[in-house]
Amino acid sequence: MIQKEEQQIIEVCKRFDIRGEYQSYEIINSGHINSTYRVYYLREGNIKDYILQKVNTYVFCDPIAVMENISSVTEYIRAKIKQKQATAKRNVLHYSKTLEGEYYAIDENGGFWRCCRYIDDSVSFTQTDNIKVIEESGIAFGEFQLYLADYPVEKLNIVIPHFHNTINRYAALRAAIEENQAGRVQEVQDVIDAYFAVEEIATKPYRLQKEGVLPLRVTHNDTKTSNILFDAHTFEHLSVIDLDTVMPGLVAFDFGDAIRVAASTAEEDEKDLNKVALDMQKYEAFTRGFVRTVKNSLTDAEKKSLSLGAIAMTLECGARFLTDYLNGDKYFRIHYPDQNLVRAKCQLTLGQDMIAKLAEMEKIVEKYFNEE
Ligand code: GN1
Ligand code: MG
Repeated sequence: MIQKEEQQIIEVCKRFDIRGEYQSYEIINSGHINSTYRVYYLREGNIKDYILQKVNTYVFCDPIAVMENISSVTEYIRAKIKQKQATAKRNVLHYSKTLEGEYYAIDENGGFWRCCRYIDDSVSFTQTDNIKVIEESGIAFGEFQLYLADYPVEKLNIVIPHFHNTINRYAALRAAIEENQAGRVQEVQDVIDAYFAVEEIATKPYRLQKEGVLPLRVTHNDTKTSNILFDAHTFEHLSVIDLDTVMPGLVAFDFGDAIRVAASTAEEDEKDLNKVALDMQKYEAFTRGFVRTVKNSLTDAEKKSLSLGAIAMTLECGARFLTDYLNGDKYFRIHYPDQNLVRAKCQLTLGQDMIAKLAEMEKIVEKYFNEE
């Protein structure tokens, strides 16, 4: 018997211009915000698969603005890639239009859906120990930066204002403590204190931007490893995905958020904190790929800020998990009751380890900027 969820998926797919016969679907659980499904169709004897997503409109209150950014940015990147190679088929996403010609469909309950072709023969990783893949990740996000370097920034909708405003994120943590909505403040006082002990360094890149030292560029703003697709056989990078948060930002934040995930010894929600640290070999691999790619496009201040960006992004993300835990888990999807606290403690441990290793991290960045 077809269950309610499947029925809904079939109905939504009918709204998009997908040819062929529906076969099946599976849930993809790696994101914390949107609901993602992989849907299989049979067309002329071949299986064609699609990524169908229900956008979280609590987080993205203007999803049409999100889709405007995504369609415009993907077309921009497609044109850039076509200038240097014959086809961009597997290097950029293809969003499907509805029969009415929109990039989204709204269901009978107001749910907001979008659909894109699954890139053939591609894989993604939430975490990997494969150094080649980590270096490729650095190249992928570096290229993304270069593709959008001359994108007209005034065309971008600010879909989540103050997204990487670390000062605001700390203010939200203070408000959550004050409100204590879920009654959890007392039990995590030590974690809260530890977050405030590193506030100064966590907010430093944002302050440097405010002071005009670091420029705003068009950035991805959610550069975790799982947001890159690789060729399933060669592990070469194909495309950067999840363009929901493309907005003006700091290059140090795209570098830093990627390091938070790609160069960690553990998953984002590792419970055993003894297993959580910055892996310097992974850090060097990502840095090598990224810096070699963006080398000629950064200011001196930006170059110096990259390692600090990793500290800021790790602690900011952790502070957001802690804030959500105190607010009663309204923002990030959780799979067990105290997962947001586990995530917050893990990111804190990683951030503290980065602080201890900052000088070493900076040296590695410098090495790749200075190589011939
Ligand atoms: C969220 O759901 P996902 O993986 O796209 C969040 C990011 C966080 C990330 C932490 C819009 O991203 O900012 O860094 O979780 N996205 C939003 O894993 O808040
Ligand atoms: Mg995202």
